[in-house]
Amino acid sequence: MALLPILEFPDARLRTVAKPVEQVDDRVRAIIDDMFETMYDAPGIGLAATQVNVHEQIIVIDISENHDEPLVFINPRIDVLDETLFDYEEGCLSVPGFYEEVTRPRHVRVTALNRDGEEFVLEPEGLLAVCIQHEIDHLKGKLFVDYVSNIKRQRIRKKLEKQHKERA
Ligand code: QAP
Ligand code: CO
Repeated sequence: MALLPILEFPDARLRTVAKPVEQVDDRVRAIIDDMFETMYDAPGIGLAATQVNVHEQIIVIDISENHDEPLVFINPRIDVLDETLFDYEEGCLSVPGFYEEVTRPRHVRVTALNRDGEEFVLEPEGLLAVCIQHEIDHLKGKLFVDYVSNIKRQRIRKKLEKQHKERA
């Protein structure tokens, strides 16, 4: 197991579109284990492979308080079940220190493969639905800051760029 470095906005690699996983094997399970270790260490509630510079359709999520409800989504597909919208103040491990309200569908259906390569279906509402949509966006090269105003996004970009220069 290993902690993986997390790419931070505005890193261009976060804009990469992830490819489907062709075979759920031990190589993929090793990536998943490292992603959980990295997410729990942060700590975070969701992480997409894109954020650790792996451009394959893999997501890990755990919104439980005790970090004991790990969820894995490989090659996820999403359908909106209900047009009702839901506002949530989102954050992101790739945009550390910044939180903004984002509006998304409240109730979705997700079809994905688990870590054994078996298909499963989930119909989450509320926070889990938000989190899955946020992570699927990562696999498409999209970030939550893309939903906020240009002025807010620029301000976040400038502050993070300054931190990255100070760190270098
Ligand atoms: C995505 O985000 C999410 O800024 C997961 O300094 C967030 O785990 C989906 C984090 C909210 C739905 C609602 C962020 C940790 C973690 C930070 C995260 C930070 C440290 C974010
Ligand atoms: Co994120």
